[in-house]
Amino acid sequence: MLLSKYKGSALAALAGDCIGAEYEAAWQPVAYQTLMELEEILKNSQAASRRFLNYTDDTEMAHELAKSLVENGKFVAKDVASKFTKTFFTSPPCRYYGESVRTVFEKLQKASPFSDPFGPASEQFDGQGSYGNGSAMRVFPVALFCHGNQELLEKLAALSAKLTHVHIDAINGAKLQASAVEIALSSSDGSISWLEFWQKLKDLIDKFEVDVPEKVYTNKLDTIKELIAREEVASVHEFEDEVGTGIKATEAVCAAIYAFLMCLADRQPSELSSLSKVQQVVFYSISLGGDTDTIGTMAGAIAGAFYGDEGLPSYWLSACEGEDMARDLATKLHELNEK
Ligand code: F2R
Ligand code: MG
Ligand code: MG
Ligand code: MG
Repeated sequence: MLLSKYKGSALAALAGDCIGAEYEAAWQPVAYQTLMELEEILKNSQAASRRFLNYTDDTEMAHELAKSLVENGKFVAKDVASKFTKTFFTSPPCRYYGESVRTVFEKLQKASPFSDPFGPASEQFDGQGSYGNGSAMRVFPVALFCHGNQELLEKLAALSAKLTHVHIDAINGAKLQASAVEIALSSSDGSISWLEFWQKLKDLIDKFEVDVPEKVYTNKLDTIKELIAREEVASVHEFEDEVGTGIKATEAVCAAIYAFLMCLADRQPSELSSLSKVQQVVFYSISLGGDTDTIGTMAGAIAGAFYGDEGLPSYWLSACEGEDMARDLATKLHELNEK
């Protein structure tokens, strides 16, 4: 069962990125009907076997991080920095990296062989660091690598973030997203309520934000709880106003968590009821709009770790570039964790 959860996490993260990328540039909510039309295309089209959905920076970086963890059996900052940089400069334009992170890779390349892997990130935005969601979008392999060791998970989530993102919100976003995947790996459908899952996240974020005066995640998690408990489902526009779905880690991570918890609470829209739970989480997360590939990949990583890979249809996966790599890395991270 644990192997199914590892594969589920990596494969649903891939699907969330590949499907979400179709709508990322629109920066508006995606109608359920639009998503269900894509479902029909994926189900029926010959094109599904041709892998016509490209993955983006989210998956590219997650896979490089996973490869490094597998090859070294531990987190080696210089190696991850090297893999991120080499991949960035050789990848096709369809990966759509964040606008400012290029500067980090240019500086890392110049100072090769990566003598100061954390230096360039700490110079971003006049020393403030990036608060983009790029640290959290790629962090799920850390959770698979560290499964059962929360202390190590928090340490590696922070270290992997700091290679490109040193802003406290980006670091806490990576820790929160990795923790959500870990809670999902450690629990099973029917064994935990949405409120219990939320409480575990809340306890962790209280600790992560103890020295953060703004308490952005703490407040957003409170809002999420209120929205899920409410009788009437919040409109996507209200969600956008209250929590957000944008490029900031504080928005995208909370949106992914909201989508997963809404489905766990059985509050998913009836339009998606013919789909499996994992599919529902991925589609529901993308329907929120905004940074759809990133919210999709993070919600997918959590949902796949919770429900396993059984609910991911082959017609989804065969349409996604990178399926074999995702499967292979999940299997290797599982083997490593068993040791
Ligand atoms: N780049 C994209 N999407 C662009 C749309 C492409 C579309 N598909 C198309 O067809 O054209 N997506 C990817 O970028 C996000 C991850 O970004 P990351 O890695 O966090 O990058 P970066 O450059 O560090 O930050 C992104 C922007 O956030 C603002 N920002 C960050 N920190 C800031 C700070 N301290 N002060 C002010 N602004 C800050 C800047 O505008 C950065 O450029 C994911 O969505 C991934 O999918
Ligand atoms: Mg992307
Ligand atoms: Mg907004
Ligand atoms: Mg994105």
